[in-house]
Amino acid sequence: MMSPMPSASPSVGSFLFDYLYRQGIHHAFGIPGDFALPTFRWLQQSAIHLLTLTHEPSVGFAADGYARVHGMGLACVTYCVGGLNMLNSIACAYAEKSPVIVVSGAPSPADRKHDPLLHHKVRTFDTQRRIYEEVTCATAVLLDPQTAADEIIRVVTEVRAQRRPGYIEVPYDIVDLPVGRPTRRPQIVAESDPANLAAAVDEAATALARARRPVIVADIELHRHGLTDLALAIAKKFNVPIAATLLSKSLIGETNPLYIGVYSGGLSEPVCQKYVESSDCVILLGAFLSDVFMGMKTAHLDRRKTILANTEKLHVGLHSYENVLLKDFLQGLRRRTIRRKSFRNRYQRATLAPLKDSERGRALDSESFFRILGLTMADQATVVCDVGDAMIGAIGLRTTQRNDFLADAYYLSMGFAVPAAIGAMAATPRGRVYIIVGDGAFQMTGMELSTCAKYDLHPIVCILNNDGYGTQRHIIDGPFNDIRRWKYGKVCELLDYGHSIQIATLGELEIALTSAAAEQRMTVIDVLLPRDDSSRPLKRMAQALAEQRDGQRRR
Ligand SMILES: Cc1ncc(C[n+]2csc(CCOP(=O)(O)OP(=O)(O)O)c2C)c(N)n1
Ligand SMILES: [Mg+2]
Repeated sequence: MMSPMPSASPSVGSFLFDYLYRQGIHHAFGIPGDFALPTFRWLQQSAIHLLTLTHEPSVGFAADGYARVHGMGLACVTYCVGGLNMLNSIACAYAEKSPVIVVSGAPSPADRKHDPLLHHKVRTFDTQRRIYEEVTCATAVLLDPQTAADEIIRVVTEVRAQRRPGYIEVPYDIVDLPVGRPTRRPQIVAESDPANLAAAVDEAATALARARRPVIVADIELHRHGLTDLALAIAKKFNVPIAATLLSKSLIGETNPLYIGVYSGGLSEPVCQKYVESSDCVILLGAFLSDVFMGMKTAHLDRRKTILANTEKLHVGLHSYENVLLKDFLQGLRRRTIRRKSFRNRYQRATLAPLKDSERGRALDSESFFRILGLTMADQATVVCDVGDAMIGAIGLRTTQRNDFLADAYYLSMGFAVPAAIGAMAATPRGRVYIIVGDGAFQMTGMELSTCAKYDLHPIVCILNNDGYGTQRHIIDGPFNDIRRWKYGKVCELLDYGHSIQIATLGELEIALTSAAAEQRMTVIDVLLPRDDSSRPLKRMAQALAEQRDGQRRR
């Protein structure tokens, strides 16, 4: 087995995975390779539970899904062929602030001196690390076991602080050597400027006190930095309604009496859009002001009536404040005394209409898919959505728990949902996980259902089969949006695991989803949809964009 340890100190590999376990990482996702095998042996011997998948893009998405639910994720791969294959997924985690530690196997220090044409090398031995520098907040190559512990702690500390991925490259021979003792505890001490903080809180509190219809838009940074409860406390104290974004959907429970739905410009549910856009004080907390958030430029927000506080910026109306930490700002605001606002929640009064008998034989469309999903969803369910109408249609879906909706709603990489759901299932073994995925996205990473079979996982997978890249057909259509039509209802036969079925009517879908929720097995539903169909939010956005274009043409 393992090479004997010449001293009492643990090996680099043992230290690495024990340290990550103590940081709260209990599952890892990976695919080994020769440069990474010694590292995988230490991982397998550690307390961390390893799941191996079929392709590296999925490894990254699975670790990201786990991080979004559990707090921090771990993806282990081999040098270049594995690491570079996973780059897009880690770019997604970087863009959406999901803290994933990447551990990559690598050539030894001696190889780097004597073997310039080593397999898997691209340009220089440092190529992979340099590429990863663009998508991580810290990188380390553990060339020296004496400093390895310090390097590992440095990367993980930075990942904790920034909630972005970090990169640790482990040469295959160094991993077995005794690790040097850590020499220091890096601490990232950030403090607000007291005068700026006081002025910002004063101005924000005055704006909030004056406002008749304030609203909070709570975005994903609150969750990533553990500030959701603080934002919720402010909302409760002053009776201010809260909207989420597509990225932060379910950040606060969607049945919370203060919750008014997902805001995303013209993609929003109308009640929510109207409330936010007619508000005289929109408080954007932890917000990414992405174009998706702005409903692809269909949002109408007036900067003068907006407070924007995230980890990088603080604007109150047209004033900006430097060196004010989001946490301090929120705490300052919560301590203020402001009269409670009056607010009646119209959003929570809307309920889904149950299926009528006369509807059961009707052919499915995207809108009725999301309605029936909402009507039949298991308690304590997590929903993971892929790009396309699978994500946009889910805007109106009402989930019940906090943080039970995952989607890469800013970076928008296809292929996220199936592997990210594997990460989410590892993080929350109780409760069902629904995967909502377009046929195009399923063809990218759907083979990870094999990983579900391998580890006996039971997702309910709905493949929205509209015969191709439907979302893109609305922009420019052509044969490039066509894909091969698979018999998705036969997927489970191929895997010899779970149950798959093709569904064409509302009634069939209701039965299939109800029994899927009741049975503990993987269910794959091929949801047949018309080729030119789209959900109500997507139609709303298309209409808003068309109106904008008409307006521009008239000008
Ligand atoms: C990895 C990746 N490649 C390409 C795209 C561009 N893209 C955006 S939506 C889309 C079509 C998605 O098709 P499907 O999954 O079937 O969902 P639908 O649009 O039909 O609802 C494509 C190709 C992307 N977002 N991500
Ligand atoms: Mg499609």
